[in-house]
Amino acid sequence: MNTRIITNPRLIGLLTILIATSPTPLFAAEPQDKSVPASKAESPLFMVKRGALIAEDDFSGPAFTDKWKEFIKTWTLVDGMMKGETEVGKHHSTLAPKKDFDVDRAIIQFDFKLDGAKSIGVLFNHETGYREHVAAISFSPTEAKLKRSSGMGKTTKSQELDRKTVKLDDGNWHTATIEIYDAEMLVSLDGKSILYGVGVDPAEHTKQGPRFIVQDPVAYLDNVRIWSAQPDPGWQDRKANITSK
Ligand SMILES: [Ca+2]
Repeated sequence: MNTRIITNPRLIGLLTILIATSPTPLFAAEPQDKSVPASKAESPLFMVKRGALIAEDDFSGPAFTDKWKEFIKTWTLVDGMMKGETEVGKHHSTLAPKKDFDVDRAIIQFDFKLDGAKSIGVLFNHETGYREHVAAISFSPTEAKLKRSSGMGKTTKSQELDRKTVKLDDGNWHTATIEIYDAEMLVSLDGKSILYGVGVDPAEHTKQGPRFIVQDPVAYLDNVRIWSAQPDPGWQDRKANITSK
């Protein structure tokens, strides 16, 4: 390797002045361009602490990766992002891990962009003889919702646990983070806590997933990561603030 070390004291002095007086810091983080998926920064957490990374996909693979399966074949890889598409008015499309993860104590972070879609969301199922939904999070252009669910397909029922007004049809990428610890679920959007609820206790039904769904017609997904979650001793103190409406 051809390495040159600057030894001239006058040159070092000049460089020092240049760095010190430069109007923009030379090594500053680049401002986030919201027209592209967010960086791989780890979102702040509110309820739990981050454990080991269990799985991740930035969709940079050359083809539809072998990590995922589609239940309705409307997902395509486009420029390193996953594009989900449905016909307007038809059943949502679903993208699921080849084998669902146990996520009763987990953190799921992903970037998404609504591109005309009525909603993008995440479903969690449980397995008791046959699969049923157990929880759902959805993002529409104007609302984020957290629901406790049961049933499947035509028998799906849900009970709303929390909702917040949001603004998501802005053509920008957003980052969602779902923290799950037993029955408690907390959802943050772009680093702010927005939804909290107590759903089904794992002693009754476990949560498995995540399964991404898109409805009417197009949304994009990128940078999916799943970590195990560990208890945060500070949560009980923060809880009243975060969960108060
Ligand atoms: Ca990507």
